[in-house]
Amino acid sequence: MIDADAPTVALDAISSPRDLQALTIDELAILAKELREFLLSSVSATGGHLGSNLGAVELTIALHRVLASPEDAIIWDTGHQAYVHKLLTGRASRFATLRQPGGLSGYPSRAESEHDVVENSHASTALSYAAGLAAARRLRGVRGRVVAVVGDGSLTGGVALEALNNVGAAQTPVVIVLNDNGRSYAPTVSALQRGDESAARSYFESLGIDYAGPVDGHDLEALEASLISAVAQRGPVLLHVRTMKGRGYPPAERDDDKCLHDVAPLDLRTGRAWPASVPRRSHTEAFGSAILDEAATNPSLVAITAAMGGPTGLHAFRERYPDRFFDVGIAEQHAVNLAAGMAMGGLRPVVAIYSTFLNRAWDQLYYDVGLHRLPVVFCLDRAGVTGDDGPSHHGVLDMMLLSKVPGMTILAPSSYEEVAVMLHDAIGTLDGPVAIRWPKSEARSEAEVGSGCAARRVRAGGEVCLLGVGKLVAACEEAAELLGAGGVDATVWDARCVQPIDPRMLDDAALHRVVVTAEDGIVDGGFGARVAAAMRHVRPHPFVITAGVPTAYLPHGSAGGILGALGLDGPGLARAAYDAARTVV
Ligand SMILES: Cc1ncc(C[n+]2csc(CCOP(=O)(O)OP(=O)(O)O)c2C)c(N)n1
Repeated sequence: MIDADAPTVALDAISSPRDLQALTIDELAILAKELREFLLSSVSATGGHLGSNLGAVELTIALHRVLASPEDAIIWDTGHQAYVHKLLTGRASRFATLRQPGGLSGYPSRAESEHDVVENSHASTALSYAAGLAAARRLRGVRGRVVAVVGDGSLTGGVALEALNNVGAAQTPVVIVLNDNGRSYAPTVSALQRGDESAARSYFESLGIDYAGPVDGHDLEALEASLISAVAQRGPVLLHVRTMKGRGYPPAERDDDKCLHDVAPLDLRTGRAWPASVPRRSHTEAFGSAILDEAATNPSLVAITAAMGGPTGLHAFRERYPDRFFDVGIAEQHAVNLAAGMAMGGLRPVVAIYSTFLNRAWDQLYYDVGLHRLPVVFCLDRAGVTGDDGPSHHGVLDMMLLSKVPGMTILAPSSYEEVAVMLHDAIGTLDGPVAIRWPKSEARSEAEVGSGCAARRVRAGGEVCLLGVGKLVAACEEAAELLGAGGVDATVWDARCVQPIDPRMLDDAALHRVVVTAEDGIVDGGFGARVAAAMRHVRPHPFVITAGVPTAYLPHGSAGGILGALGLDGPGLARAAYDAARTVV
């Protein structure tokens, strides 16, 4: 029985991985139990990655007993499963600050610990880092083994497969620990999963990588013995470890959807998130229902996801149209290129993807879709400043990058209702590739919607013109209220279409003394920069303030807090506009 409130005597005695060495197997079993209790009590309060960490408890203990970190490098693929590693490397006392502003990162972090090697939380990269680090150590005569811990889900990514090929061909001395729980979020999309041990063995061995296992990832003694012999090998070796996602917490073990892979703060008795005091609707839900409506009348519509069907709102679509639903695994490049092929074949693909993960498929987007002017619709979830997950999860590049694709249309809904309108227009009336991008935050409800690529004027004023993108339209409206109270009359536009920018909106903006653009994306080369360029041709040209995200790696924290600190909220925009209105003659 797990008791999340139980004291953590064994864990309290661990301040570094070295402290694990003295423990007996029985003491290690107690430690494993305490680690699960600690994870449950802590993550249920902060939110975070639960199921993946519950499944990696024994594996992490064994890794830290067999290896001498940091001299031996342990590289966690993605890094969402490294909580136990954090707890065993001296960070238990700060764990309550996980993902909080200024607190511990939800992923490994080089600033936090010498035991953390890699902090990029995009999947499938650990094998390449490991190959590079091992090659460097070999050439420079530096001691220490290099171990990559990769999940079966992350092993479906193209980068990981490229690294496997390279490591086997070059005989790079890395140890690959395959943490195989059969799941990504959903069950892992791979024929390797369906095969038996001999299929896996012949697959890896044909690439030139020794195969060891499979070993029970919850049997500490067996795990340690297998790791010791894998680490003793000279060439590349893959140790196949079978684990259970969510292990030890029945609601996670039972969760068919994602084994409580990641959770909001939750009620431990039920395993469900605490209900919000006011029900909130998300853009993801709006998309999930809008795509069903579109699919009902358009039999050529298909949906593609890169292992994120649930999180992007495609559950109901998958249930209703299993033949038109394509989960390709954690393979964003392939997803986009697949969409290009499907569009060439006469289908109408909708690629549902997080904004940050689209970065990986930039080449496919630019050439394979863009160059061929193919009608692929990209639905980008978690766009903008996402918050808790930190630098590699903020979706701040999409508008800037996508606006460089000739013929690309970029839409940004400012309400729940706009999502359906934009999806309908993207599929039905717009030409070439279209991206619709929305944030993680609550979707507000608005009776008035726009259409096509037209911007929508929300309110008319005199001195200042605020042009908002997506969720920042609400901030512009709040700024206009504040400005009004300060005696400055402001117009507000919902830009709706980030690219091409509606000339009617630009003409109207040109009539104001001060123009303020607001976007939750990189401002350099973004929407505001293009508005400012257009205003330079106007005589007399208005004073333009481009509010947006700087070219910087933004830390983790609450999305609202980060946006506020960047001046991307109502008061921040009002302040900037007010100062300009009162100083510009
Ligand atoms: C490039 C990229 N695409 C998608 C994701 C989102 N994501 C985070 S963890 C995960 C599943 C990883 O599965 P696996 O590697 O098997 O780890 P598990 O949690 O099952 O242990 C996904 C799809 C990501 N981090 N990076």
